[in-house]
Amino acid sequence: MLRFLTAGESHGPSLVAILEGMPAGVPIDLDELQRQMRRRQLGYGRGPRMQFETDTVELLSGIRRGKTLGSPIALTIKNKDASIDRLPVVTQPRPGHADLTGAMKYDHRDIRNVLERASARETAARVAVGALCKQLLSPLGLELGSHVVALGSIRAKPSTPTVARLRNNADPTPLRCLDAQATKRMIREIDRCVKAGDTLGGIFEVLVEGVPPGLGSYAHYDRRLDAILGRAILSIHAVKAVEVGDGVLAASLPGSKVQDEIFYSKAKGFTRSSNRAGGFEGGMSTGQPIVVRGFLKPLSTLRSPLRSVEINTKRPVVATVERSDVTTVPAAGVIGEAMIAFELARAVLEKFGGDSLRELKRNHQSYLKQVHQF
Ligand code: EPS
Repeated sequence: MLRFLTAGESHGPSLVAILEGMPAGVPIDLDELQRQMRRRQLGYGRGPRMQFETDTVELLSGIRRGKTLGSPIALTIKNKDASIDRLPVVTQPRPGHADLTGAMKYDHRDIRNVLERASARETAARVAVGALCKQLLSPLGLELGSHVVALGSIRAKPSTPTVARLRNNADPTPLRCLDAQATKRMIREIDRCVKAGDTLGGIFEVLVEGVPPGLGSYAHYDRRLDAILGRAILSIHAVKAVEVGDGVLAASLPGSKVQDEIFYSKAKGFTRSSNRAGGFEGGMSTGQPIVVRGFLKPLSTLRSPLRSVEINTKRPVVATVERSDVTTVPAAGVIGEAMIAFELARAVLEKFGGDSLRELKRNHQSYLKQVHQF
């Protein structure tokens, strides 16, 4: 079973992660891993921290001569800002952050003890783990991409892109968005929020191609893969809602306009003319692209802070102002890809098994042949 743990505080010496259960013989491209780390740092509206952190991944175990060994992979990302022991005490909780509830729960009188771990900095470690998982999925033909489909109230034109189009046309843009006109308006909105000391949420979409039919299962609630992906997306900081396919729209349409009708041809086997289900029926992948969206609320660190209460004096104050971003929706898409890559790698290993990539590929191929002949 594939699993991972992360550790590390936002301004501690280092983030660390251990990924356990990776099969042997998977080629690991370090430049590609580092490129994924960089993608998470980009995006118009990020704060000053991303300008000096390099998020360089150091691999400590589990890989030799460019291939996985089948043993646990340990990695570390050193923080350039490792000032945790010099930072001042925080006693004015930010509405919307983990600050108040975290302090009450762990009985901390210094909210810094909470925010250091609650910070989205932790997602750098997740992206490193996800980048390794992508390199397991890629030899099996699964490829992932993401893009921003809304920022605040500004929506990009609806589109059904391919992963290649996302990589070529969304990734290089300032907000990882396919709609150039909407991007201009989004940038203006971010500039307005910079001036106002405010923040912005939005929606990212993750797309996965090359998914075999039948990952996950209808047989039990905790084996439904759409639900597992939903949890993975909701675990990303500031995400408050998840959508699979046209899930939100589907709730207001009649059944005849929602289901993806089934066709058959000898050459192609079973096909669909639409993918409103976002690649899932009955908690299983259908073989169509997976489409999952994450909805972020605006970040809770405001430069024009909201009302709060000092935790010792109980007097009304305004919340602490920490250095932060105006928006992280483009980065959240990259984190979404990482989380989905991990869960899909796990689902693939559960379905096909294999201690080496060679064994996994053989099992995968033989299953694909079976479903093609169905
Ligand atoms: C982040 C690092 C943090 C924040 C952000 C994400 O760095 P710092 O707090 O030192 O500026 O920029 O975290 C948050 C928005 C948050 O609320 O915790 C990162 O590496 O992504």
